[in-house]
Amino acid sequence: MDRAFRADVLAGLRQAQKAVPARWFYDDEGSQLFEDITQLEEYYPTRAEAEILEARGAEFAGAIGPGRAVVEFGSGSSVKTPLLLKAIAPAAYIPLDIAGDFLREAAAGLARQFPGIPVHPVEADFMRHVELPPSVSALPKLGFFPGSTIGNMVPRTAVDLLRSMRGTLQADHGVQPMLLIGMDLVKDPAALEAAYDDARGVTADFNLNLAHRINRELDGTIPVEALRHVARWEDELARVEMHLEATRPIAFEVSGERFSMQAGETIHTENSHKFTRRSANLLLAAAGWTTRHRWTDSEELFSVILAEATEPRNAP
Ligand code: AVJ
Repeated sequence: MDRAFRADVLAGLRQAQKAVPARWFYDDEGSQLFEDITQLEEYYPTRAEAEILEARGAEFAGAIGPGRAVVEFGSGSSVKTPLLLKAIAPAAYIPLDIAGDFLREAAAGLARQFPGIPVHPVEADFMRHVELPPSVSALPKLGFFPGSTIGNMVPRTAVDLLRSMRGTLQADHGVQPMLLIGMDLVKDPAALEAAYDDARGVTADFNLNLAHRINRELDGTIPVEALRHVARWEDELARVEMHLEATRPIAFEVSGERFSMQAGETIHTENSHKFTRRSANLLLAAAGWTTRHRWTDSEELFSVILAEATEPRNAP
């Protein structure tokens, strides 16, 4: 049993608005369900981002240049990485992930596919400070953070992370680090809600799996059949929120602690922030990154931004 999981769940369920951090979706079951989500007709982000990475390789190469060490934050199965490595002639590839087995397997696959590029996997939680291997400390870096994972964080957490990435990526001397980051775009609320509430119910299963996981791993007695998947666009905060809503009054235990929910009460399980050109620039700027290039797919659904770390300047 994961102590951090238990601490987060218990603290979250004690709150007036019950909430569990979205990172806990991804046990084996949840990771598989997310893979299934990426194949759904309604879920455009994966497709749109892959289109950009496939079409813009030559432009990435021109803007980034050769010889950087690519540091991927939360590399997972690294499916998008070959598109980038093929395009830019990097000096090394450093995938970071919390799931060690997954990470080493994916790293070994990439090392076979790119025999000329040294691969140094690092098992780490990228939400904390990460120490990169000394062998790459002198190389200029390119951070790679695809998938609009940044959208899972509220702005203050996103800024903390983007700033700590800048620290992680700083080379011993000289060249400023760059960051290639996927950021999903604000669009028609109906399209957004469909992407997070698909007709086949895969996203509902993904959301409900969190309740099953709590029951499995934390001695939970949540009556999962009394919970309903809800995805709604919150315009003021520019985000899709996912909740688990009680369809009747319920009471349950988690790790021996008792909780209850009224009918209509929810557990908030995920935020997925969406960005505009300007809100993306502002978020990056707040963390010391200046946008250098921006690409979108043919339907303007998703953006990939190349930013460069910049020294703070006083306003003239
Ligand atoms: C993996 C965080 C980018 O927010 O779109 C997909 C996760 N949640 N469907 C997203 C997710 C529901 C996804 N990210």
